[in-house]
Amino acid sequence: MKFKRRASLRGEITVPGDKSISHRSIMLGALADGTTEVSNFLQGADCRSSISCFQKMGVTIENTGDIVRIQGKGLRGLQAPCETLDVGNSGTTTRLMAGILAAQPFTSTINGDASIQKRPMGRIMEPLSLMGADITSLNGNDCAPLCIQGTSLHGIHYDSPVASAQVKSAILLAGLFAEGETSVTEPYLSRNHTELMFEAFGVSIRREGTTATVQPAARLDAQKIIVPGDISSAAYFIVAGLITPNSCITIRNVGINPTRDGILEVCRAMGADITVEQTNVRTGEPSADITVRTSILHGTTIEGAIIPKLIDELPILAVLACFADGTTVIRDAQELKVKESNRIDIMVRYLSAMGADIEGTEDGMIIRGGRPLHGASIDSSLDHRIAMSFAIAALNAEGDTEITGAEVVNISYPEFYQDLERL
Ligand code: SPQ
Repeated sequence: MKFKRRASLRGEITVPGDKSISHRSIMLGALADGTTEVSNFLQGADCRSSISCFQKMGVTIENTGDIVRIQGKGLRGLQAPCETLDVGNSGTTTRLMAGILAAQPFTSTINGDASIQKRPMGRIMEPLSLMGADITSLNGNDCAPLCIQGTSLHGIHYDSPVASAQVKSAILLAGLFAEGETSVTEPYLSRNHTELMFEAFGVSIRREGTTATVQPAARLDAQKIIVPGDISSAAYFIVAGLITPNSCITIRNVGINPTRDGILEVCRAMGADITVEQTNVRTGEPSADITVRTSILHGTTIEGAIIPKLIDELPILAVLACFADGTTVIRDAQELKVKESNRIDIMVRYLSAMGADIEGTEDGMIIRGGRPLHGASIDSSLDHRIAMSFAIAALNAEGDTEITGAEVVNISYPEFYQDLERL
């Protein structure tokens, strides 16, 4: 796909539903008693992988495009799948579903694409094994394909070495089926959508600081869920509005859960003209209309407890930093290396190709802003966040930019290019 500089971006958009919340709605809906109805479900490939995995375990899921209806099978009603559960590109499906499968009375195999087969699964295999789970990495490299022999589990307390919602959620989901209480403490609080949705479905969950504790569940009650817009998708338009001249963009109905809203804090610290008007709270998840205008920005340091609150926004924040005066330092973000691509290496490689002054470090990036960008050839590296970040950079670069593998935005935001074009 080819991109050219734009003089201005103006208008209003609504981004698709939150990916993390959409995945969780399928999983809890499948385990609940009754029919769960989900509106504004993200129709991206990752969330459709979650749907098809649970369909393979006997769950009836109707997806009309507007609404997803899940006929829950109850906590003990999943059936043994006849084939491998294909998670596609989705780390969330792999890790969260592994927590559920570990406790089922059957054996299952999870596999996904080339990117999934490189992502670390030891981080869930270890705590789940401490709970009694039997999980084997079939290639012996702690990555998928994973063979999971379901068995009875017992509760543990786990001190997680990483602030990861996927690790936390895998353990908490396994905890629903375990004997005794299960708790997880993380170094910093990661996104808490699982905990909030547990509360909505009637699961007994306690949250104190960075510890979440779940009691084994007797049943989950089906819910009506309205998914807010995904702040990780809104992030591209937030940055586009700030760096493109003569721009003003309003993004309606964006989820602003405090464990996800780090990008707003960073933009404000950099001097952004950004207004956030909260509109409502549903299933414990607040949402807001966000308006951004072209701004004069300065560099900042992004580190510590805020990192999990904006981990998926760091590629587009690296683009933002190229348009800020002074230096932006990103630290404590080594997790970027184990996403759909190594997001430190890829951002450094291609922003350098566009003329940016950027250097990679062990746990982040250093960006000296203010150098004009020029067009370049970019490979999305089959990472949706890379494709969308460079599309925004390209609109603010001199000359043509070509992105190969641009269609990978289907993972989390199928209409991304159409929405961008409308602005
Ligand atoms: O699902 P996947 O592939 O892991 O997706 C990503 C993304 O950029 O969309 C990460 F690559 O988001 C993760 C996020 O980074 C989604 C997620 C969740 O829904 O629980 C949590 C984060 O991952 P982690 O490893 O920090 O828990």
